[in-house]
Amino acid sequence: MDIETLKLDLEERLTKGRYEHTLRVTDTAIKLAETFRESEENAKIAALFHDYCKYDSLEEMKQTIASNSKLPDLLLSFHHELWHGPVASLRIEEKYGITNQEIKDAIFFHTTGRSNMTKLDKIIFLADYIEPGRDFPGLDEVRDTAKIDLTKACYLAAKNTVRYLMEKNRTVYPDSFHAYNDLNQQVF
Ligand code: DGI
Ligand code: FE
Ligand code: FE
Ligand code: FE
Repeated sequence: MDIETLKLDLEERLTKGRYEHTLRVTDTAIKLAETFRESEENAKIAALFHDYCKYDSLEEMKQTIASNSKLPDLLLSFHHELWHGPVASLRIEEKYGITNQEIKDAIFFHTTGRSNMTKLDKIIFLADYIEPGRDFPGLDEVRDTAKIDLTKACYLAAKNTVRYLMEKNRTVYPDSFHAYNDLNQQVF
């Protein structure tokens, strides 16, 4: 795959701010891959594509989810913010021929996490959360932890996200709870 062509495609599909976020997530993911001995190439590809469908039309995404057996219809009962990762995991196969299951899964689950996250899942989930442009309460602790313990840093990010959603009286998708519970059991 030609990275320069992909970057032009991303620049067209995303806003300037989202494109810059994508590049920061990519740098962060590559560094995490180096620290925790994961494929830097896979981390780079998954990070570049993770928000590929962020601005696709809701109607189009709804259609894609409803008509594809690989995408759970349960997504449609939850907030549309949860749709762009699963939809992107399909689109990049159609458009760029990416069949690597680890890359597709890391993109699919980047917003919620899941039970039994792979190392690449954790790297993309965490890079999206800690990239230098982010500013959440508790982020310093997650960033410090990310230098030494990938699983614990993901646990803190998952915990913060679930707590934040509950605080705002938002619904919490089951995979977000599965991620929290499973990471909790890995840490403690
Ligand atoms: O695409 P990004 O903005 O880079 O980040 P993201 O894909 O991690 O998150 C998008 C949004 O999804 C964010 O505002 C928080 C929200 N979100 C994460 N988990 C859940 C969720 N929303 C609901 N309703 N339920 C969840 O479990
Ligand atoms: Fe996202
Ligand atoms: Fe995220
Ligand atoms: Fe993102």
